[in-house]
Amino acid sequence: MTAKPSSSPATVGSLVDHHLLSTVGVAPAAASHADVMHAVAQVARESLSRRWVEGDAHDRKQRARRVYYLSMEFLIGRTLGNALAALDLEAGAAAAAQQHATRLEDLATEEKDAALGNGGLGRLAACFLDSMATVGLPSMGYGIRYEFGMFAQSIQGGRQIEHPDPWVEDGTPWEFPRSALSYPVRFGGWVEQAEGPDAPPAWRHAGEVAAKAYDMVVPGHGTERVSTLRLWKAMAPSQIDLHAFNSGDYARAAEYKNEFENISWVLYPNDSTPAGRELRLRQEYFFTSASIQDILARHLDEHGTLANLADRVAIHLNDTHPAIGVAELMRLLVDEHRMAWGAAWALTGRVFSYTNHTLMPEALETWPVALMQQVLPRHLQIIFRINHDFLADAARRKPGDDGFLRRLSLIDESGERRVRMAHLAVVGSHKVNGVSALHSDLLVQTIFADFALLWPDRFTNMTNGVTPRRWLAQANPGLAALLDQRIGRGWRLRLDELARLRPLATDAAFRTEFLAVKRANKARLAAHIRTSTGIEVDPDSLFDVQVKRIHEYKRQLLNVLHVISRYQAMLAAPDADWVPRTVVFAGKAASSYAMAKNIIRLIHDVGSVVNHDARLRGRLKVAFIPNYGVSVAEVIMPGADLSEQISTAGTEASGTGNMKLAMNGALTIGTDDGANIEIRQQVGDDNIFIFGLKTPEVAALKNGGYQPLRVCEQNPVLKAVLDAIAGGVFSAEEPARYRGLVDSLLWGGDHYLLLADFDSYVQAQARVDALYRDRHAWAAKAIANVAGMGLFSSDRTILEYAREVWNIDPQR
Ligand code: 26W
Repeated sequence: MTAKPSSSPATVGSLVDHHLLSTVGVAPAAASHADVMHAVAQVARESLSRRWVEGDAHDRKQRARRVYYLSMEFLIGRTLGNALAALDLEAGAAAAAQQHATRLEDLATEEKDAALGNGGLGRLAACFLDSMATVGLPSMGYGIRYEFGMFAQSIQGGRQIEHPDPWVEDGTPWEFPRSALSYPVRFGGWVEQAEGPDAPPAWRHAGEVAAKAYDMVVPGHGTERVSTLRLWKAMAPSQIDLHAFNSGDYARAAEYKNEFENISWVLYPNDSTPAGRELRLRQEYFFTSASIQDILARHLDEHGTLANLADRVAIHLNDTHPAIGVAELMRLLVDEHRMAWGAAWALTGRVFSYTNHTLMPEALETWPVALMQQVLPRHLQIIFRINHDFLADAARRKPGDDGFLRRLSLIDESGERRVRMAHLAVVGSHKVNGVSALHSDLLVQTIFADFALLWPDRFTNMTNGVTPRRWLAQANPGLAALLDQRIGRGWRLRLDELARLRPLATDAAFRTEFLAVKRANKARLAAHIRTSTGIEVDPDSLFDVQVKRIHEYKRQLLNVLHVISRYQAMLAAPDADWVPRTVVFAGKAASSYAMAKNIIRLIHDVGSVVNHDARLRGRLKVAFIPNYGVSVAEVIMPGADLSEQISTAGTEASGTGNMKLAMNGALTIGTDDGANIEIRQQVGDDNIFIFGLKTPEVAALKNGGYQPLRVCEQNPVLKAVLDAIAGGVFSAEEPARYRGLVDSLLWGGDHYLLLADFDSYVQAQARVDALYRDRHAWAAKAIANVAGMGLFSSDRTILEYAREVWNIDPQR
């Protein structure tokens, strides 16, 4: 690749100095690392800005069909490294860093993560933006510019402490405020009935907030194309309560301002349990309304009519969080643009598509009818009418079947009346997808079974993927260099080329190089563990890694049970030839999720005992890495040997950490769940450790009357583990600390079947040990894993969406 003039090291160096002086405002010789980082970012920003303006002009001229990806969350992480790679500015920036007596890697860590998401769903959205730009899909992401992102986690006395994350406090080089671009978003009030037969009802709203646009630029790789993430910030309309302001009542003026601006203040830190709060509903409507107004304005600007809206616009709903958009588009078309109801409804169904990310019943969003009446009265009316028409239709399909209609209804009437957002999304979309083959099958067998009867063709699968640019090229430069050497550089854009590694699994020289890369990555991870926890771990031990949100269904507790059983076995035979292991955990617990927080504490308590027990001679360590997020993950993934994907079968929709870890050469120990199944199909049964009950067996066991107490009594190893926890072996200063936790397994039903899967899990772990004794045999399987990951590029996922859901051609 020949460097363009603007990317030659000398040019980048002088551009950096220029920005130090003119943008950052420091003398180049006196610049701190943070200053240099900002200046390098400004150099990248300039190039991106130029690409952006050109691409935007091109799409406008073409009047391209576009997809708009609506998501409450975008878990972006850092941008600098990714932008420099996309712009081919890495060498120049590295040279500039050197001139300022630092390294590019150290500059990069000065950037704060943009943590505008909770976990899997938010990170998936960020990978999709990268892929949409890279494959050249005319597209935009829309979300919220939270002032505070995902809380930062620290650990004190083994317990999670949450700290606010004011990520944008000192500004970010990556955003472009669009001061001219703002839309009104209205709330509350009442609806006045239509005056005449052709007039729409009038929504007399009670309050209004301005949605102001901030754009983040998303670079594509190997292309000049960039994409846009448009985030909305809530601002009190400037004319608001001037009276209070002018009369000197600043407290009242401030209160009024806060009441509206709080909408975009903070990300709700709950994944998978709805907050059920009015502010959350306001957030959802706020960004959805602003985004759809923006989409319609652009469409009208380019086409002058809304009649062809569905030919040019695809709107994707990332879970149900923006599902109110179905009613909002109807309101805008019918009330504001005076379109007939039937024509508007036909357009709406063609415009929207919807992804479901979870089957967990408690995670399905519903809003009390009474709350929606209060916050969005006109939308509630629209939802009632959609429901009326829909149920009339459905009744023709199964006359007299009230149960069928009750199950389909957009309104849950079983207790307090609630609006079922997933039903609104399904009824308002032409395509609905799950995120792995198993999950998509389960959707049509369970929560959407009645809908699938009505519209079998509406349901489809789009197995998740991750961007290989961040999760392999950027996170694992050692492995990337080795791949480049052996199979060329093309895998960054065509991940299936990894398959060419397959024959190298038997090549002893290659295995040795592969193991050396892994060893270096483990040393880097060990250093991170030391600085973040103080725990010393041995990079030659097996690094056993479970990193993800803390949730009962993900079963971090099952992992702990295994650790304790291993500890007890080692104490019983201290001189046996144990394979040294480091068990690494990381993940945040939702602030209000007591059981998840308790599990974090137990991990620490077990670590305190195990890590200091001299009898083990360092052959078992437990480390909990604090503040898991995108940047921490970039250090962990490359250093893992074993990837723990141990959810109860049928509960994890897909998983994406499973893909990142396998791509970086970890072997998976996992259940037959989510995308683990497709990973197994790609890497082969011999290269993965599958254990535990399968989805139908889980269902059968639950229906057949599962008795966890019996399982425990029949397994002395398990019994000893539970007795130790309940008896205070790991909480000597408070022996009863985990009584409740153990009781929830033995007496509380063990909802996620930890005890049922324990024995099979421990046996699988023994097979892991056996294989790890032979490093070359292990390496062969790890290489087979990397070679099998071609399918799991988010480029593949996005191209499938483009073809089967959005009907848009990529324009590379
Ligand atoms: C309303 C509360 C709430 C918030 C977030 C409910 C549910 C969610 C998400 C759907 C949770 C989530 O992130 N799901 C994860 O999505 C990933 C991307 O598809 C999957 O890989 C994970 O399996 C799934 O748990």
